[in-house]
Amino acid sequence: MPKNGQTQQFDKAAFQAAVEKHLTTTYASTADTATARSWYLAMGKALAEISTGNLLATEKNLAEQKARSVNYLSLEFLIGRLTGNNLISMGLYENVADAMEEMGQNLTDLLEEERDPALGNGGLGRLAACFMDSLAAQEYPAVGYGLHYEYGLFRQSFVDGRQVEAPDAWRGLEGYPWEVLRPELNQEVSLYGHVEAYTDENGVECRRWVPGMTVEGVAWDLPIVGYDNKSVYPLRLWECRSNAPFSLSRFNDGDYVGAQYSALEAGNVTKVLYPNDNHEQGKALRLMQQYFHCACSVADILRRHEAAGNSIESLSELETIQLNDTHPTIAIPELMRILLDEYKLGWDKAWEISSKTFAYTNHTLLPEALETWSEALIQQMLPRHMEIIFEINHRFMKLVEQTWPGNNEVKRKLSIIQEGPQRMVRMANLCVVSTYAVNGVAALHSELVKRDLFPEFNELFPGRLTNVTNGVTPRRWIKYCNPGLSTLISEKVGDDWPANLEKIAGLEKFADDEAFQKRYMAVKKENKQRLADWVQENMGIELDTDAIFDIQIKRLHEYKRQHLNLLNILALYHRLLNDPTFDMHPRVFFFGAKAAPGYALAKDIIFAINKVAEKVNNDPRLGGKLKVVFIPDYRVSLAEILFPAADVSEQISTAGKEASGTGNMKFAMNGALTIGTMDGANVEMREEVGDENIFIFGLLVDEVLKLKQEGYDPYRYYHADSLLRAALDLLETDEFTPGNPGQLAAIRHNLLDGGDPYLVLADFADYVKTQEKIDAEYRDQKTWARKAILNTALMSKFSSDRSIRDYANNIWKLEPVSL
Ligand code: NBG
Repeated sequence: MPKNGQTQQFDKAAFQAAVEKHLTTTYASTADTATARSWYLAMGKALAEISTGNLLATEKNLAEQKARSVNYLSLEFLIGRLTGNNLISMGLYENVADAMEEMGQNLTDLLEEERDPALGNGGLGRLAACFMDSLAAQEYPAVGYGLHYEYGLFRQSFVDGRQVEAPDAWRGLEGYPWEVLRPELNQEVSLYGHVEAYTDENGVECRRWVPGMTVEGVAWDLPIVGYDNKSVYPLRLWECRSNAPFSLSRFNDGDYVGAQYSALEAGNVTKVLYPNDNHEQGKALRLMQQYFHCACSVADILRRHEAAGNSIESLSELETIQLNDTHPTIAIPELMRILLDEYKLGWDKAWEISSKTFAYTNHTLLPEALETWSEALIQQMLPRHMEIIFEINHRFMKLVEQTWPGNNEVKRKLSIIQEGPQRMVRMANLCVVSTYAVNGVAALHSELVKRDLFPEFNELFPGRLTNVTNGVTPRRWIKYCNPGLSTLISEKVGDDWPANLEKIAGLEKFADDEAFQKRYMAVKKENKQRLADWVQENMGIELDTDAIFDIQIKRLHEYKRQHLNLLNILALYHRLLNDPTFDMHPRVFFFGAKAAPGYALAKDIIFAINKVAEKVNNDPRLGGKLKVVFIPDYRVSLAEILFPAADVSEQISTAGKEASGTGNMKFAMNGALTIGTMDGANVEMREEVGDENIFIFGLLVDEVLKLKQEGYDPYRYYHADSLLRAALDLLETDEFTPGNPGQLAAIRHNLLDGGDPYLVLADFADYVKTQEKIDAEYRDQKTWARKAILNTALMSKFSSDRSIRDYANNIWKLEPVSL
């Protein structure tokens, strides 16, 4: 098979006939009258015929081969549009473009009809999507398990600069063409009720859950198409439905939804994605989502295992379950419950199987993101699970007592149950105790997990805590989103790099080649033009592509410090207007970010950036040197335009706070130079590209800790630095909100009187200095080109293929199985 070639048989006439058939029979249109949307849908359905066939063939092959598989459990999969990406994986992009052209349709236009499936918030969900892509590309047997939210992450618009949220009905009225319903896989899920003791037919004392209600889990499969191979793995998304017809009499009696059942309708459970990134709220409906997800997924894993004729004792030999953060932790007591109560295994046997099956990935150290659930809530919704959690903790506490006799402090710290006025279940502790591997997502983060978050666990379970550095798929994040660069790379290193990113190192020797530099920078310029056109068309702002395109795209969060970026912009504004000697290369600062709807300060920061943008973009005194563009509704499909167009990548979190970051990798692959702190994966990126090809600034993790311990005083910086003072004081005036002074003051107040929890002021001076360095270096385009090329060339470590191989070799012990 030619590498990177067509992996599917393609019969153009048959494909066109399938498109026409769907156009007429599925979407009730004809070729003469159909809208672009109907064409896109019909094309999607015709393509899904191919992927569904291969999905079933892969499933059958893996069952026959008794292959060991990973089950990736995640509440979020931020997959982005599938059609273009799947066409590339199938090797059918040109064939389909040609077939559609003959039918009078332009493929690029049709692809724009697809709405992003935004079934995730940010990095954590996007990572899960990259991982599914890499599992399929390398044919490591896998099933992704998630939820079929009716509404994905909200759609964002700005009204007078303020974020407004609207529901995201990503499937549209017609449904999503790539998904297939799998009615034979449906599951029944129990909730509420009580636990009873009984004696079984052998006279053994047993316990069982008598549920108060049940709901139905409906399975939808999305195809994860392996790049350049025939394997297709399922991303199985569960939708919750009410499984019983309404009982009208009980409904009328008023007891249909008894007090203990809360005001729930089954259909609510998977209605909407919780829009929080790195923040957990502890709402009952969220716990219900989590349990619903786990119950359906664990039952499906057991169904598959049994259907292939395997014994329950062999479960951990054939299946491993990866928990993407603590969100699916309740799968652990769920599997234990089934092993104990349904398979009637003794505790030790059940525990042996379960604890060899689960592994857990930690994605954050932020306390507000570490999940705890009220014991009372779990007790009410999942009474048998609460019993099992108690038993796990009881046995674990004995181990702690053996290791640290009489040490109540360490017991309090490690206990799965957190004491207090309201007892809470610490999900991360439950995970560490109950899994065979725990990993952080970048070297620095994993070290901090061991050193600061779980030092005693690390002592208790040597070797359990480990690292797998994140990665991103080069298929979507180079080949698909940056065709110009892809052509250039293929010309120099051959066209098999998307599946073997090590090959990209072959570009290194062209870094000083002037002809190559020119072509590389010409591609960058085209990509900047593509973004500028988008901005002109959608926002009416005219941009100059000779300016430095400086981009910060990620969720809005104080720790990510979009407000540090904003302060530098205010400083530039101040200097341009007040310092006649000050000169700068024209720069456009781009932002893209959604704020959690309940996160007031994050929303204030969005508002402030928008207001500053309004003023700056229309102020003739600035001579066009400074532009600010806040792209509304940032999402995967916009990321695909933004990453390739960047000169500068903003990765400026407070050291120790960003577990890894993955946008940082996408930027660098596409030739943007990073300005960043020594945080997350920035540290490893610096190792790869060398200090001279990345702009590092700011306090180190231990300096941050030390400064906080010594008593951090933001006013010290304010008084000592006149530029910082000028920038902060602008927020008090009506400079950007004419007639309404103080509208932006909340940010200043938070930084000065609120204690500046993320040390924005402490890092300001070094940030400004480093931005000046960038300004100077950009003026030498040859040196800049060299650095950009080296960034592309030296990023192969950050392919998610490498991450997945690390998981497969070091944690899951998986072997590839080809179809
Ligand atoms: C996020 C981190 C990012 C990291 C992604 C993927 C959570 C809880 N964590 O730094 O903040 O890149 O996970 O690992 O969303």
